[in-house]
Amino acid sequence: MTTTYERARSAELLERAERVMPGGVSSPVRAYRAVGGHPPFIEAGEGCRVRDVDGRSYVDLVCSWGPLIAGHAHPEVVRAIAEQAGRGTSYGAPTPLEAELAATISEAVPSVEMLRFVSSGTEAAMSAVRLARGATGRAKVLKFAGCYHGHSDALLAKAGSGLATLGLPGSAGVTPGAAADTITVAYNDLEAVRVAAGAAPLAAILVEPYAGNMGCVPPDPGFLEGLREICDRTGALLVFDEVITGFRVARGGAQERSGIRADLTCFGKVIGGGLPVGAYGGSRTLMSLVAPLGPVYQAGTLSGNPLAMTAGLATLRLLDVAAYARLEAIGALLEAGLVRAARAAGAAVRVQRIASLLTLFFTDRPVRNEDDAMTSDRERFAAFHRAMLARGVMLPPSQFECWFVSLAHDEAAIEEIVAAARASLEES
Ligand code: KE4
Repeated sequence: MTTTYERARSAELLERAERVMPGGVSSPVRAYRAVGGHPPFIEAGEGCRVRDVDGRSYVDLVCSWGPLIAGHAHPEVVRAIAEQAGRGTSYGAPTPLEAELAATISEAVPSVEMLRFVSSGTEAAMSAVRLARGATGRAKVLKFAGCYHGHSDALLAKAGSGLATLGLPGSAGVTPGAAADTITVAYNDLEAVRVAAGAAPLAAILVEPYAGNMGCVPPDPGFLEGLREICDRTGALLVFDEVITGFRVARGGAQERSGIRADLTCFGKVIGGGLPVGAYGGSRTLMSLVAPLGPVYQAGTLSGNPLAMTAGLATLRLLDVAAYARLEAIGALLEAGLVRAARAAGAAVRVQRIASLLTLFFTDRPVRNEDDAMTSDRERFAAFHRAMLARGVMLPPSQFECWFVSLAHDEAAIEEIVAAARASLEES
């Protein structure tokens, strides 16, 4: 029987927060609407664990939705941020730090000869789409149902992540005009892409190369190669949204792992090490169209700010060959443990993993696209989430998100997660 845990202080803080913020949160998924109960209010994190205001600690598999690949409050990241903060947090002027981080990213991802920093993944994807339209003179952009590229109007059509979590078909406030040039097809459906690309000239095909916003959904063999071929043949730009996969599934992200080169790449999360950051980049030719060099306008007050650059540089410095081997090993250990736990509990679930990204779907079928993901039993996931939380494991509060494993998750933490999963599966 799960012990229900009274989180009195969190409940009190939620009530106060709800008076001044929609849902009491700064991003919808954090309100726990899809899993029931109320969210613990977190006051500290260290390594793979966080502590809430009621003194309860949890093994954390949210990890700030991806940025904390080295774990919470890594000493080298904290020290670097503290030193920079003592020299100022933002100057609104060029700094050596942004050029250093840009060069580091470019070195890891050869297709990115130049990039522009922004302050979120949303800005990165929105700006990449504008650049693709400016570069091609075309309007239409094709994306995939269940993939999420932030909340810019044109990209909220049939998006994944929070929209799938809250069951929102699109979003109020997005006008038909704003969404008119966005074509949405099923992920892994190459024929649908061929038909769409044949029917209208596309500025871009925008894809999460390894999808993370309908849960963890890998591309079918040949899918990314097929998108590359269609883009080469039709003149559309291939845009990889690597906000999740960048520096996570490999040092060179999905492009290193798949061997498929993108024309434009979006980054976020890991490259900021937990501070607000995004970036979009590509060939020198394409990026020379971006102001002040060219006619595609984009700007940002805190773009490239020294604190985020410092946190990003300190984090990327930790991501060497041994780090990726570790992330793969610990991800595989968790996957195997969950499969064993489900078998022992007689639970029909599907575990899908890419490196240190993983989702346990409450469905018994392979999940290749959003429709497959939607066959998952969301009530069972909600019960499972509550049971895991009561056992001190904090999962992303949605069936349609990835669990994020970090370098700070050791074997003991994985054992703790697997034991809690077995007991929770037996119970839910
Ligand atoms: P942000 O604007 O939230 O920094 O990035 C948007 C974004 C773009 N592209 C991909 C592939 C993403 O996953 C995201 C944001 N991810 C979600 C979680 N799946 C952020 C969590 C939230 O919305 O609170």
